[in-house]
Amino acid sequence: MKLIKGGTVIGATGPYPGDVLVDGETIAAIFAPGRAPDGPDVIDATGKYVIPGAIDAHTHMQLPFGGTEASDTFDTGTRAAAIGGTTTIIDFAVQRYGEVVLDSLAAWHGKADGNCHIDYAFHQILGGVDDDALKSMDQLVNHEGITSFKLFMAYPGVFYSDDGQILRAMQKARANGAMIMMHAENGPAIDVLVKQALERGETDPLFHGLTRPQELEAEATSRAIWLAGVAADCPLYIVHLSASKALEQVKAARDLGRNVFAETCPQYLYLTLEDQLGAPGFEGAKWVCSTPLRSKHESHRADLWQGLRTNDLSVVSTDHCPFCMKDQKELGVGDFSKIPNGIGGVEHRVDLLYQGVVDGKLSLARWVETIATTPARMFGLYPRKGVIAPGSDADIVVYDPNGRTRISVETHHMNMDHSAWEGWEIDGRVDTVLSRGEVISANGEYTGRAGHGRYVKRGLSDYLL
Ligand code: DUC
Ligand code: ZN
Ligand code: ZN
Repeated sequence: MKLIKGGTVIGATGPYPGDVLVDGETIAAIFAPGRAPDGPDVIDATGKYVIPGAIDAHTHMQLPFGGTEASDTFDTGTRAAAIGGTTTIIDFAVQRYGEVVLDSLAAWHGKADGNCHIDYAFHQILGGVDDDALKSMDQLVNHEGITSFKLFMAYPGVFYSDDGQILRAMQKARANGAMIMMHAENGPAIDVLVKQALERGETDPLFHGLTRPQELEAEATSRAIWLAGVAADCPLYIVHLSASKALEQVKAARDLGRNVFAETCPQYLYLTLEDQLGAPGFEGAKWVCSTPLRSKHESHRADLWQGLRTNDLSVVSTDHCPFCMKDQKELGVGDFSKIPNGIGGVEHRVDLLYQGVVDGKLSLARWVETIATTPARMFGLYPRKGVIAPGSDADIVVYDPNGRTRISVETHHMNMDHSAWEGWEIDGRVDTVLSRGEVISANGEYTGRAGHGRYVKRGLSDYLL
């Protein structure tokens, strides 16, 4: 048994002093200070926060993309996640057009099983919605613990689904209780803008952002919401929402009581089209991701922080999809459209969002909700994960609010040759991490191992009406 003693537990209603007793893999009890029995090994949390291990509901380990593959394996990526205070990831199994869904899921288990340092679950990407794929949605929900399906309105010829395919998948989800996750950008319109830009000789990374204007994110978000309405209010979760106008669509739907949810990511809360994507030369390639970073001259970042406060944005995930500059991002030298899309950040989400608390943009309770509790509830992991409560898995982070974190390629653990956050110094520091009762990281020393992480079958979302 272990006792995490002297800390401040952060729950859904706010902070309170409590000593957390861990018995084996689960939390046994929470005691008022000084009331716990003597005997267990003590982890001293004096002056620190005790929070549920964070859940990153959007990662892409080893994703084949743009002629290469995301550079973190399930081993390196989940190790980095653990060090950063994330104790569960939900990655995406990928079915491409023409592939059998169950084969693609087996392939993802082949990549992940036995290699993860923390617990993991899957969503399923459907890159080709056909009769077989629709049938397999029931199989995945009922037997494989996969209750959410990502569709793409972008990337024609790669992952793209047309409106008819989207509607059919939504109808199936409405019937079996699954969530539809949407990459909401108008891909065919973006492809026109990309072609025109390249014809004008506009080849730098900045043009990746300029050819994906927020109107095309807002239009796709709105269309997805309308289509979900036609499918009897199928539950819809907009992934990596980046822009004010897209947020307006989500907000309007939620104000009508619709089953519509959205996530954003740290890169959209902090980074910008001008400062990062527009960096000199080819440097901006580090920040090529889709949806793209938005202009600092508009109100996106302030609106997204506000959306997190009002719950129009429910979750912060990373969309962790790392590519090295060398041999990977470099594929797009002279043609931004060939730069593999993605930013790596699975290690830094807990700290970056804690900075929002320090800056007065989020409450402590909302910090924990957006990085742990709501992702657990949204994706059928609650109350096993996402909360400090008796009976829950002892996935726990002791967080030091007086510590400091310096982010750099020199010190990070992700398999990347650069950092999107190079040189950032922020308040707060992950002190100790427990995964199912095992201390896997403490005081900068990592003691976890590949293979400790187990596949978790998920239930339906708590938020469905
Ligand atoms: N966006 C990215 O930036 N990378 C992978 C896929 C996606 O939708
Ligand atoms: Zn996406
Ligand atoms: Zn993604």
